[in-house]
Amino acid sequence: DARTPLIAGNWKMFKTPQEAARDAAALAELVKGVEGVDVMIAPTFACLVPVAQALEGSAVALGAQNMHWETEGAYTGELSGPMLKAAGCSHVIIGHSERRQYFGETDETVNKKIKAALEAGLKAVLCIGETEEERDQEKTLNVLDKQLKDGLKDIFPGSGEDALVVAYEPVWAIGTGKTATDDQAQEAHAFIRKVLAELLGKDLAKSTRILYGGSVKPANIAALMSKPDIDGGLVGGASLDPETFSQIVKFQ
Ligand code: G2H
Repeated sequence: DARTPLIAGNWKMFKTPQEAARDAAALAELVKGVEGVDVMIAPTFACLVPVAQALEGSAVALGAQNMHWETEGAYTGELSGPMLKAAGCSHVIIGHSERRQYFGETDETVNKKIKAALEAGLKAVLCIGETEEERDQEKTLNVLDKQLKDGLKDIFPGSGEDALVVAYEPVWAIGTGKTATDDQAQEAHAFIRKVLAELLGKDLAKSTRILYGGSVKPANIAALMSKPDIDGGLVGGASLDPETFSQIVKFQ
């Protein structure tokens, strides 16, 4: 298929600006010359500018972990899409389950943020996924369907076919060491692509990358990537060490 894999590192609330710049530079060196895979890292807001500088001349892309939907204003503690763009970001993660769980993110705010991200010329990485309880009650596909339909309501990513990325992150697999089996992940990804076709049309559904997230590591990436609808990974814990993350990038 024509989708270039994307391996994205979500550094969450780790690393000082100095550590982040050092590790970004090390990563850029480790993945230099690796072809056929896109790489992105998302450090904290405070690290964006130094990491952008450390990545200069490298193919590693820079992302943020969140943003506000307004372009500017009296919103203490927030950052806007245009500000992220000016800081050197090409990507932004939206609706990560930790934001939904701890910071009141809803499908409605996710929807506003994705619109604003695309408007600002950022590629939006929309995170969706079911909790353990929802999976046990066999509600997984209903949950994904709702998160996609509400999160992508009235969104038509016209700004290039790779402007939208979806990350499937089963909440029970995040940072727990539990990974969805390759088949569980593939089933969810195939379903997501089907819903994307309903929402965005067949062509866009076909070209949209769907990443798997939740305890991705060097030992499980190749098997996940062998599945037809898994187009990359959103990696948390295993993205923090440049050497380990570079092994994931070089999965093939
Ligand atoms: C899921 C993932 C990265 P981890 O949150 O977004 O984290 O790989 O640590 O499970």
